[in-house]
Amino acid sequence: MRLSHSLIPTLKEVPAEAQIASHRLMLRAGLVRQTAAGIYAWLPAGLRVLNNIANIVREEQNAAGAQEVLMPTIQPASLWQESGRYEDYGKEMLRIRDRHERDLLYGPTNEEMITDLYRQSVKSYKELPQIAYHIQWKFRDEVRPRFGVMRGREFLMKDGYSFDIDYASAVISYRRMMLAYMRTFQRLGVKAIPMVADTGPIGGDLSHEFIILAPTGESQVFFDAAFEDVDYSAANFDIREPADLDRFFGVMTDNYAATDEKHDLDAWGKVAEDRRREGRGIEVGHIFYFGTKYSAAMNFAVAGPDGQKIHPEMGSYGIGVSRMVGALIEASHDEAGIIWPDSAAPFKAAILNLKQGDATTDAICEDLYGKLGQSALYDDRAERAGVKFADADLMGHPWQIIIGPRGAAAGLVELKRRATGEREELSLDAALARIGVTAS
Ligand code: 5CA
Repeated sequence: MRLSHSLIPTLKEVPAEAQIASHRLMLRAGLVRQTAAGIYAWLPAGLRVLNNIANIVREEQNAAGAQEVLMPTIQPASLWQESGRYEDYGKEMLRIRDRHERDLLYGPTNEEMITDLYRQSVKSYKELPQIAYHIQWKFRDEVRPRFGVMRGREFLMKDGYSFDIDYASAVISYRRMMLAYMRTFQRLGVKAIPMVADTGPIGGDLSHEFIILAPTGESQVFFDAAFEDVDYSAANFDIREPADLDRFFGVMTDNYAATDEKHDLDAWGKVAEDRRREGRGIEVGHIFYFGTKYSAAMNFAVAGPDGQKIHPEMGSYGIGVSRMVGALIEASHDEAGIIWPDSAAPFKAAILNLKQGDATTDAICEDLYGKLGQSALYDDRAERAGVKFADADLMGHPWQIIIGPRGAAAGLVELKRRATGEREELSLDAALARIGVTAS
């Protein structure tokens, strides 16, 4: 993308309405713009990040055996009347009436709709277990939308739903999703701790929130410092193997970790005093097991081995995809701006032409841009070098390739790694090789 002709409106000033770093930086780096309270337009760089996160989520869901579907944002009220949640959900639900006076709503979550889809088609225990998920916009009319995309009214969620024939099998699905989540967060370069959590309007009695520690987080959390050293990834758990999932779940839940609604003073008292950690965290994911709550209420039953009717045991599994953009920035930024993990960055590298219009620098930059293609942002604006440096740091590209007239004459470019600030001068091909592009 050429910065001179792109909708990436960076700001020098700090927007007054933004209270936390990620919100300020998302506005300043031109990732999003607010269009109404808690509702955002995703501009090209922001959308790339959102898509990168969604793709990692998708790959790990698929690897766990979940199947992707896409349910609509608008749902009929009748489904929610069946489960009894139409009244319960209250003012958070955006209710809509169409021209035929039919009641609709903008979905805040999809338990009812997925139960209905399974009810229509799945008739035998032999077809279970199954997990289906989608990545779709949700609307919740939050009383206090704040912190930008962290607590929006419209937000992108990955929500998945499992159907099992009995409790033992449902627990395996739950643990499988927990492992898929830990792998997802690890690929995004953040440490998330699963914590025992409240189930709220989703219901059920087994639930974990995935928390990224950050002073600006909205959740108060308590955990055993042993979590800081837990490395589950070394163990190479096979996500298909129930025995592996059992061991993994043990590693994840042996140490105390709970959000304030579920904080248990007795259990906390048993954690060695020097290991007690208390702080704030951002909830980036939440998983629930709620048994037959929806399958029973909505009369979804399959035929069991002896022909008996069985209401499938269900769980639901959410990741805040758009919230994750803010969470990644909270976890990784400095005075100058965002520091993207390579896996989520909108562009792998920025090409900074320090003397736009100079035949030599222009030629090198065009050559580089041709080789890097869509993975690069070419800063071809007629701006001062200082402006280009500041914007590149602000936008947080993992690499900056800096082309100035002096180096260019000698066939050299400067390569800067955003995370460490390290710079080195090297040939064009060496620079490309360093950032993982083989020169043609
Ligand atoms: N049906 C279940 C799981 S699929 C569910 O809706 N769970 S949830 O309410 O906990 O939401 C899942 C995730 O969505 C949360 O962990 C959070 O990361 C994200 N989320 C929830 N509300 C908002 C919001 N207002 N703005 C941004 N992200 C949100």
